[in-house]
Amino acid sequence: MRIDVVSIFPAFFDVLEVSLLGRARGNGLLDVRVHDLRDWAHDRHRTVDDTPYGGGAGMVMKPEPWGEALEAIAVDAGLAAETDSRPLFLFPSPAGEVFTQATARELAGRRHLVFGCGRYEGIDERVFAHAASLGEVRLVSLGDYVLNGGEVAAMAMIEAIARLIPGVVGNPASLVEESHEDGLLEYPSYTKPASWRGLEVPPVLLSGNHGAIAAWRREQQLVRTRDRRPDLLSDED
Ligand code: 6GU
Repeated sequence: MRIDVVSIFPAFFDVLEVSLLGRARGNGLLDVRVHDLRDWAHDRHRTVDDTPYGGGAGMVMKPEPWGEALEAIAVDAGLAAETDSRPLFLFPSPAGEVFTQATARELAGRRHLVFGCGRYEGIDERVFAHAASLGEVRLVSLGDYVLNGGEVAAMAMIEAIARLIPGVVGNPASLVEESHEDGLLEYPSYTKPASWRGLEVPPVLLSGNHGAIAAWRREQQLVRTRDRRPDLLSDED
């Protein structure tokens, strides 16, 4: 998978070099390219923002640098690929659709993602219409709270997507039994010692009865989900 990122703070993405994703990039499973939006700003101060039409607080990102950046990436990808080369443009935004595990799974099957990370009060709305002439466009939010810009959100989304690409996570079984994959929260985990500071591992886990263990874990998933995330449960649960 190819992922391009456009940001005025490309250094946010330096941590992609380490751990899991660094290894995936070394393996050739992931081709991540981070771009500085200011490379497409041509005035002496490399200006990327301006005051909002209609007034209001804060600054808005100007359309021209974004237009050039997204075109350059789309053209480069088109030249590099033989078929089906139109990218999916993802703009992290608290005004977007909520990004879920289902979103991550869907995006993990794409060939080319382009993250456009906005700052300030947002990006001039016409940039999204222009991007739609170059590929598909989606605005995506991590949840109902506000970050200072799209960079941290894009990092979270990239990690959620990349770990679902076959070969990126060493043991594929570890992807199956985790929170949200079956619509429920994960069951609690324990390791040795069986007794620690007066706290005991639930005896069923030491019983060797695999049926009883599976039933206990399922019940724990339901109890936890009911307790912490009742919004995830349907009436049958
Ligand atoms: Cl994707 N961006 C920003 N700026 N704030 C957010 C967010 C995204 N998701 C939740 N809050």
